[in-house]
Amino acid sequence: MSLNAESTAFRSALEVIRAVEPRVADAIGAELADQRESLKLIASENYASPATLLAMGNWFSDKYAEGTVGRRFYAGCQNVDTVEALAAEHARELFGAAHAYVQPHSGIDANLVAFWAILADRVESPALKKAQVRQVNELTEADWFALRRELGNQRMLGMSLDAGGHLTHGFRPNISGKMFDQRSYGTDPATGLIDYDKVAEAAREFKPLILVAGYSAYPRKVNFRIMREIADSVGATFMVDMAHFAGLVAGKVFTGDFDPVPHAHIVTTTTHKSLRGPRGGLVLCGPELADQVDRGCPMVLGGPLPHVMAAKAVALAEARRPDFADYASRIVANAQALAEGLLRRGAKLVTGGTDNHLVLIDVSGYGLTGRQAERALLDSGIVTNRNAVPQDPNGAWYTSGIRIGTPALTTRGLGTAEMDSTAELIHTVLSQTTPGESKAKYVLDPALADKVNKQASELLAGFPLYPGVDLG
Ligand code: DSN
Repeated sequence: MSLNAESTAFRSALEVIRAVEPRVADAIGAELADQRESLKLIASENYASPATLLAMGNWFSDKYAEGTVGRRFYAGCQNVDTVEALAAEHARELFGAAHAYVQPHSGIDANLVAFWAILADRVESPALKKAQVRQVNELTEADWFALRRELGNQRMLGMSLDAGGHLTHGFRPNISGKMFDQRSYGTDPATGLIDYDKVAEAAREFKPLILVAGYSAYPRKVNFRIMREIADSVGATFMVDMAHFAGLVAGKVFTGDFDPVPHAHIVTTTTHKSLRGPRGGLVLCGPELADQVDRGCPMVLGGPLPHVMAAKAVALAEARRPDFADYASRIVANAQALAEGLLRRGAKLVTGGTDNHLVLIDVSGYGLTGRQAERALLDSGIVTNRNAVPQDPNGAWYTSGIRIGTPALTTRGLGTAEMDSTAELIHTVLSQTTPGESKAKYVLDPALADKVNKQASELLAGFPLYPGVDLG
């Protein structure tokens, strides 16, 4: 029997790798086996298509391409120009943005590029102007001091980490909290929802240069029209980090007030979460910030990864197909089914449900810390991550929450019926785990963990991962 193209491609690649370092080939094969066997509920992970994966394994990796299309610091970038321009075109078309910059290596890098662009655009700095006209070598020590003074201590207002914001939205120990004088907005203690009046009040008091919206662990939609009005009322630049929900924007699940692109001055994202592309990031903006954003490399980033930009072009082309919209709406239907299944069984959920791709279980309802719950679920074949809940008494390390998301299982083809079965497995494990003598220790009957492991495998058996890939 002849092998299909995907199996041939991956088998051949592994054979070539095995001839040099067999342990790497083995680890790659083992990773596929592990991913096939686990019930992956990590809200920020997904499974990229074989075409996306294959676009990364080639000689584009050998090329330096600092600068951007048509403005490179290295010769011989004509083919990199082709893939970078394609990825940017797909991103612009997909999201309806005027400009796209597809070089960031991650979501954090995309955010740093956005911060740089906003500072460079907004802050009056004679020293910076000198640097921008490429007279960096001519800057004196006094100029550098001035540059630091003029760019430092700018203000950022973002969502707090425990309310679901990201580290780079001004969390004090993160570089964003060091670069900026920061303040954060949280959520209403009674509802768990963003209180836009409170955000407006904080903006009026604090007068930030940048207002950031977006989240890693907030299970609800954000009204970006209102957030833009708040930003405008204090002259702030409005930035949205849509890393988690970019797939829902691409798939037109989030439209109107909930689509950040028409409302924000600048939007950043990862490409590998709900967007289902390769690991990386990108920035979208209007013409006024485009020039500064395009200076991301080398002002902020190391050399671009042309092989990843090739994969971004493939994945973004996939996201422009009609079936991606269907995928995006199934992600949300699945998350809601999972939330309903958990609620019906007595779980406590932050905000009482979800309208995006993620659900945040407050596991204090089971008498557990997030760390205990995460480990007990992992013992039972269910991969999740612990996460702080708003005003978490257990802090960011032990936490009181478990964050779960549906982008990956939806890619595999699981639907709402399987989400109910998944809710049953999660509830069974959490309700039968008891806390141990520390916030990390717990007691779970190994026989129960084995039983749930088997049930999880049975659930997944009907939905093979990468069904076209047979490694032999
Ligand atoms: N690590 C990502 C997540 O899991 O949400 C955010 O950086």
